[in-house]
Amino acid sequence: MTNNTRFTKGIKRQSAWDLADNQVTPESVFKDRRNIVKALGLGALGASIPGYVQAGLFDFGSNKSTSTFATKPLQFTQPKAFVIPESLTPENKITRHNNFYEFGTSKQDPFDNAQAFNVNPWTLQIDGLVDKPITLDLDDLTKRFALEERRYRLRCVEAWSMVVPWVGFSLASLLKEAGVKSSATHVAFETLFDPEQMPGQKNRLMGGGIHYPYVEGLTLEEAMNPLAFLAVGLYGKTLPPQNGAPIRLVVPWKYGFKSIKSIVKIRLMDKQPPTSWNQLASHEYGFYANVNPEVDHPRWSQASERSIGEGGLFSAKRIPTQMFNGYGDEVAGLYKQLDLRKYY
Ligand SMILES: Nc1nc2c(c(=O)[nH]1)N[C@H]1C(S)=C(S)[C@@H](COP(=O)(O)O)O[C@H]1N2
Ligand SMILES: [Mo]
Repeated sequence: MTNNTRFTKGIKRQSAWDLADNQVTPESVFKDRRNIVKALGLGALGASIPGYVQAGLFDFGSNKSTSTFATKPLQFTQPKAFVIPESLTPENKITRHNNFYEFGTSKQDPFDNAQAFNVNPWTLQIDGLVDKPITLDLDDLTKRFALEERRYRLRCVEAWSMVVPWVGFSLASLLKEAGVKSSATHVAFETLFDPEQMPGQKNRLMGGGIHYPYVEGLTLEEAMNPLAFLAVGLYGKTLPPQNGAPIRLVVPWKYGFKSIKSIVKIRLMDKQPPTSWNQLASHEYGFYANVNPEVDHPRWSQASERSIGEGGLFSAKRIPTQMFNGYGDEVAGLYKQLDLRKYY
């Protein structure tokens, strides 16, 4: 039996967090990030095979559209604290080199397959251990909180990186509005589950074997850190679907997979919530996932990274990876008691 059974039979859960541990299907074949590459017998080179080589290997074609999703200009401030020395990655790289397995596993699949994604209406629910559960609609996402631009480095666990000018608001400001109960210790996040719109949720190969909906989590302390951000835009406009429209998390000191896209639920909990990549391959992807050049991935080094958009098509510039992705001053204190080798 595969995960697909759930989808084809149309059994709907209330939330991924309601799934009992013993219902989680053990993964055997589809345990690697780039399983398509593996399935083709190309070996474990997935992380280093450039997107253009993989382009067109599989054309599921589902949601392909000739017009692009309409984004809208946003109003925001530009606090000096979040301007960084690195130059920004060009917009057409940020929006065409994506990981969003709901739309396919190759880097250009999300751009190719997500342009018809409908985000209106949208509902984001904040519930669980809060004083006042909140429901936000699409308009609330850009109007209820003062928006600011933050230039953050984004470091994928696959050892590539970008510098993105996000627009949004701090996660803490939303959590404060909901009022976090003293019993809460963790925050869980969930992506939209809509197989009609997200072909990777219907087709197991296209979706990379992930157990959908995609879920993520943070400790409450991490979530309240001023760097933890909810992005509703980039380059001054609302997010395109491939980057997680209409709202996604950005946790710049952690590997990119923590930065969950197209969020519909945020729940305050009193235990560590399950997370998608950890469920798929716990020996490779931990709950913490802090960027750390000294702790290698079992299949590749994390000491350096390819800077996307720099150095040309065949020789993207390699730069050293920084501890906590360069945000150590802000977050190292959170992990003083933690063995980062054990809690990767
Ligand atoms: N729902 C969902 N969120 C997701 C992913 C995904 O496949 N599904 N991929 C993650 C990974 S691995 C990375 S590196 C970042 C990529 O964000 P970007 O495409 O905006 O650069 O999104 C993260 N959020
Ligand atoms: Mo990633």
